[in-house]
Amino acid sequence: MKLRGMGAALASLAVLVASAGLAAAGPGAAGHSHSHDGETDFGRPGDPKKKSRTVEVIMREGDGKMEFVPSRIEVRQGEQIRFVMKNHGELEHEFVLATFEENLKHAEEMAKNPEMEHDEPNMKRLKPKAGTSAVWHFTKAGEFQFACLIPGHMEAGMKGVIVVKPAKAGPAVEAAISKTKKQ
Ligand SMILES: [Cu+2]
Repeated sequence: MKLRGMGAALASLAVLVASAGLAAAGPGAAGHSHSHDGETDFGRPGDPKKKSRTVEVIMREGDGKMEFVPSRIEVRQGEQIRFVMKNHGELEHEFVLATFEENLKHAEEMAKNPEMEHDEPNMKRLKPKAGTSAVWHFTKAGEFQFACLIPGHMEAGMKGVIVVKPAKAGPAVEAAISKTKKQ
């Protein structure tokens, strides 16, 4: 009798915890954020009217693998990048820029719903031989990922890293750092 009561109490506690978890994970929480506007954990949609640096990204497949070329891109915090994507392959591919965690979660959703199509500032889907571009403003330093989330493609190698180096420190900070180094 006592045990049963305890079990029920635990069960309702579990429900409470679960719903609290859900409440905390409201819109904008990490996960499947489509970032229609504003800041994300990996930057923000770029402004095509402002200056940007062009980085070409080729998508291709063959020899049992799928890949982005290049698969590593270095960016300076604050830089705006225009990704010019070209699908040189025979299959459709995607370019999805996000945090590693978000891409992983998103890939799981794609596995359940492979026909999901993307056209967002940080997500593009390209037909074979097609090209497109996307402008992204890297406001945060860190390492982020671009990947093709079509089921099986990331596993076949279709992923890359974007390294966003911290913005240069001002002269005062640089001087302080060199002073500490000498000590
Ligand atoms: Cu792909």
